Amino acid sequence: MTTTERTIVVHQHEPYNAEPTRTALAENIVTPVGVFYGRNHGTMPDIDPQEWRLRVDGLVDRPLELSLADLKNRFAHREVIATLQCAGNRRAGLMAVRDIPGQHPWGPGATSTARWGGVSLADVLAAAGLRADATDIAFAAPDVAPEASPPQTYGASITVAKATAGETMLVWEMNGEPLPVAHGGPVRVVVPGHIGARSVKWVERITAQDRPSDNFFQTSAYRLLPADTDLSRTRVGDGFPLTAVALNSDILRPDDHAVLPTGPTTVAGYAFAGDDRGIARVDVSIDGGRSWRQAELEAEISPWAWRFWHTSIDLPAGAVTITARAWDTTAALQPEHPESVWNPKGYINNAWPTITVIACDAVS
Ligand SMILES: Nc1nc2c(c(=O)[nH]1)N[C@H]1C(S)=C(S)[C@@H](COP(=O)(O)O)O[C@H]1N2
Ligand SMILES: [Mo]
Repeated sequence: MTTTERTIVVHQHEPYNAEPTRTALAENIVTPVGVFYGRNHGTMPDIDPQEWRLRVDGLVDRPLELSLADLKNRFAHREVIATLQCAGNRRAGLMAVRDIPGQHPWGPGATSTARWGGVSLADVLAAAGLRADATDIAFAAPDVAPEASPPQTYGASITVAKATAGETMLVWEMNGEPLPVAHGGPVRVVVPGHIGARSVKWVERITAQDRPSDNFFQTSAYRLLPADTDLSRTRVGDGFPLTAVALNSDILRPDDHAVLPTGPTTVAGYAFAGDDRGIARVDVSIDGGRSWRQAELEAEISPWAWRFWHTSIDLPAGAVTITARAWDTTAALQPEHPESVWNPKGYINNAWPTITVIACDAVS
């Protein structure tokens, strides 16, 4: 490997959308900040941390306006190691089945893991006196998303159950450093186990309400639509909203299309399942799924983070397709084919990952 090798693939500069390569992602179970994928729907706002205020309102007994100092002084500091996974991760695999116009062709890297530091949203909602008639907690940010119709600022919501479960955080630290603007600084929401879209960056308002957010990214985008949907005829509320991350895995090492010597080689990757599910087993095949070997699961670093796995395979000469599949703790297995999960917005490709490598006998 040379230092000139690309570690980041930029899909778009403005708004900024970029993902690490398989090789870069495989290097650390907690992704370095400079490698962590970036997903933006609009121009990143430039917020002075001193000026930043968070409004907590809606169905609460004591509406709050909090500065960053208030968050730091009034609530217990907490950390969570959590994987973020964009709903569009691995979309390129769906586009290979059938084109998905107007969406980024995300490869394997629209997912990353960080150690997030801040406060538990549950503590803030308790201080605000969250009322029993609230069912959803909505987040609002100032960045304007031109792709939304009508164009509007970014927003999302989660259920009160998820918002008060403890793991959902308001964070200003990422891997022990101040949260960079690119990842939502000064303060963002992190909703461990939910699709990345719910982890609202640059959050400035949290509203307790009796229905989900009416923001475009809750009512129209990030919803799973049937494959035969005519996108020109969809209406607000069609399909169902994506919440927990579906069971998924990918092969991160070797790289797709790598040229390798025949003989033993290490195959490694991650597996992840959102919310309360864990990873139970990962299998690897080099014969298209006729036979499988169990990979070794590496230690669980957090209930909210991916599991790394690895195994050794014996590469025969020629083109070799390597397939992986993960099982979660509910005994769910990833679907085999991307054809069966194809959907018109290209979300949640969790089909068995495959890569192809070329193995050659060493020349002396
Ligand atoms: N305000 C705001 N929050 C946002 C977004 C956005 O465009 N604006 N993108 C969301 C999506 S789709 C994902 S996958 C994650 C990506 O977070 P990252 O850029 O830190 O990786 O942020 C989410 N939060
Ligand atoms: Mo996303």
